[in-house]
Amino acid sequence: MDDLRNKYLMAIAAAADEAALEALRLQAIGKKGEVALMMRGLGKMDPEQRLVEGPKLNALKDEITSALAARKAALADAALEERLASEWLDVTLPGRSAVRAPGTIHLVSQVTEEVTAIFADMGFVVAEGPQIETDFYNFDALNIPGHHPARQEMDTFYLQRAEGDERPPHVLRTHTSPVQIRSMQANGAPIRVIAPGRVYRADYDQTHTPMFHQIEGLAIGKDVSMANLKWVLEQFFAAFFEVDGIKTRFRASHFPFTEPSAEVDIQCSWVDGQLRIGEGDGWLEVLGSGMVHPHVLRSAGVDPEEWQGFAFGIGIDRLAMLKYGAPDLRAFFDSDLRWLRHFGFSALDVPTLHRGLSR
Ligand code: 2U9
Repeated sequence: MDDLRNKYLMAIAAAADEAALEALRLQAIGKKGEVALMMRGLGKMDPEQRLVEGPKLNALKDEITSALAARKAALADAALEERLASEWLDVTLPGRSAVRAPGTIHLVSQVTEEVTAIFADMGFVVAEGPQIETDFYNFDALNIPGHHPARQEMDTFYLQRAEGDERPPHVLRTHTSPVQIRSMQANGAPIRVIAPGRVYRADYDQTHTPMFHQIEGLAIGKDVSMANLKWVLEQFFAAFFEVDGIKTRFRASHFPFTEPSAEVDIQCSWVDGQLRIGEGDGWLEVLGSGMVHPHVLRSAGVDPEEWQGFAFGIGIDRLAMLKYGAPDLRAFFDSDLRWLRHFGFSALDVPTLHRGLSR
């Protein structure tokens, strides 16, 4: 029995894996194992001898069972240790962002967001519409008839109709004004909307690109006046340029869609070649505006005998150039990574509504 014990305890201690342990278990204490065989031999013994040998055999069986369990646990520990040693992770390594610079928010997106947030604070709802428009929405509804010089002046991109199709061609919208026509048709008056988006005109120099961005506002009510327009724009300038009490100048102008019309300048000065907005006695033209022409209201299904209101149009790209000092509009759309990083904004810095009028 001692030989058996030594043989198995040594073999178990040396077993390399679970399969070897299982083989040893069957061989030692399985139903047909060596211990079972010896137990069968007990029957042939006389009672006194059986009383001595029986417990010894049981103890041997228990001892082998414990040795098997201990070895199994030791093998599992060793396997875990090996995994821990080989599969480690250095949580102090720099993140991927330090290896590859993250993208930035484009200047146009940033400024669109800023302007939209300020007007949203004043109750304007954002509206969007198609960039390919019909002749009606881009021109006629805005009181720009076929013979009007503004049609030529706008350097419109026309889309080709199929051969033999006599209908007027579609156009790439030259302003976002069609969006407000569609909004009035869909919702009627009263209404307060702001329409940001891409517009297209065939023009290219330091301050013009064939695609650029506008944001237009429209407020229609029973007694919405030019005074309301002035207040809304002054609130906007103060919030956007971050100067309180900025002076404005309304110059009489002419647009087909507004009557009366005004171009609006803001106070500025030039110090050492640097533009300072909101101080000094210079003026900077920033937008066009006016009271919506009765023809425009009527073509959008709003009765001009009952309703009136103001509209304005702002070039987003020009605002961006002024506020953030980007000198050449063409660079906005070149996708040069150096420009994008220089003038880009962190994705975590997009202003919320709280940056608007609540300053
Ligand atoms: C409706 C009625 C009237 C929008 C207006 C202007 C004056 C204007 C320019 C600003 C800079 C275009 O991007 S820019 O070159 N816009 O001067 N826009 S009033 O008038 C509207 C719009 C929609 C239904």
